Amino acid sequence: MKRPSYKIIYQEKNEMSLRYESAKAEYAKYGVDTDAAIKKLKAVPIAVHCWQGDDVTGFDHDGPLTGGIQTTGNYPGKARTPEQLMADMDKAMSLCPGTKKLNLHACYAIFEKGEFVDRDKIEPKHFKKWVEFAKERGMGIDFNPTFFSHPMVKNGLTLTSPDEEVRKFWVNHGKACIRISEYFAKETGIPCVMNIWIGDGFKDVPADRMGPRLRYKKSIEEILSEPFDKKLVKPCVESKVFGIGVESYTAGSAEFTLSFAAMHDGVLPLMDNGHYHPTELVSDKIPALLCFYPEIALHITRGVRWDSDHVLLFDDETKEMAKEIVRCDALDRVYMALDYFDASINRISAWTVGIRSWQKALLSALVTPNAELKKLQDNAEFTKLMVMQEQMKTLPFGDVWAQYCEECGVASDLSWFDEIMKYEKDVLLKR
Ligand code: RNT
Ligand code: ZN
Repeated sequence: MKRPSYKIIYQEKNEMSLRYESAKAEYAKYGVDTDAAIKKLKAVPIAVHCWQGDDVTGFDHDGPLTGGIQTTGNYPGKARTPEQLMADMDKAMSLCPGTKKLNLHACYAIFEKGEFVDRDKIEPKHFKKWVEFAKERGMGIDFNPTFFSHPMVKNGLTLTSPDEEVRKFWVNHGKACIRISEYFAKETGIPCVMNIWIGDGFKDVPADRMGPRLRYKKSIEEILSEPFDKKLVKPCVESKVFGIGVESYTAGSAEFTLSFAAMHDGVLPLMDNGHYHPTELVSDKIPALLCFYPEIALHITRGVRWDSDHVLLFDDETKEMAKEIVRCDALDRVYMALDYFDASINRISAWTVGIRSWQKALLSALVTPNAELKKLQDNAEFTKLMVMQEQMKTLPFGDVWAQYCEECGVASDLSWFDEIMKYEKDVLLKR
């Protein structure tokens, strides 16, 4: 491809800033300050999940993915080593605007050649390379104990197991993860959100629904008895409605995790928007929880017909969730993490589309005249409220997004995708 001349680049830049100036004026008519919105968004951290890059495999086992979650597809170029995964993540993150945080799972421990340490005994040193990676890029790290894809998952159970040996093994894993989370926070200077999610449940009608939940409660309490600084480690519990193979009963249901978090100081509820019945909306649950919890956490995903973890798009519910966070003025009370995995398309593109989509959703929420709209609601001016909300949809948001991308030093046009295609040809297809 011929390089465009500097004159053309200059003209394009000029045209872009003219477009932004005109968009800015348009938004100003509704009392929205787009410059302020852009400035605010730049500092909001979004946790980027390492597991999109290798289909939730990790480096500590070569067995199948279990726990009732599934990746589908066999697109070439999957990352198989820590170096590859880091390089791929780097590529994706370099194409996305905004502040990022690294989100790791315990199964991504990095061992010396020939070394193997089981999950109940992993140590901070097994994550030293990740810490270096994060620190070099000025990122914090979030963490997840991995209660799946392991031979100690017995009859589909971990922390709820009636077998004390199994339960203890996983409690010890959780405790090890608390120590590692605190290490991340101390090293990076940024608190670490540690999310507990288990897939424990039953395929068919159980005979005892309370027993596993009482054991789950006891197990999380035991994990949290590991001493840690609450300012540095933010433990969360993630609920779920069902998983593949555990359709009839899931121990960590919404009521269980919400109640656990409510009754344990410093524990946050984590809502994954793929983990509810199809007509339930996490956008509506966010403000409900914010009435009670000082801080909450989210896994942001896109479920198609079920908790399919499709790549996040800039769609209506995604926008609605972002709007709730912004209009509750809770950008600093909600820990936002992406959680999707698609193995059927270029994985770097999957990452990039999802990260950019959430950034778009937040920016679009920030350029919404929220105070004005709220006033209409409070004055029962519902006709105008509908009209205004519809009007907002066709304002020149694309030009504000382009400006944000440019200011963050990333492409606003599709040249980011050209870069991924080049990376696919030069790197991924050679693996
Ligand atoms: C599974 C949960 C969980 C996982 C990750 C890999 O349904 O959403 O958060 O996706 O921990
Ligand atoms: Zn999740």
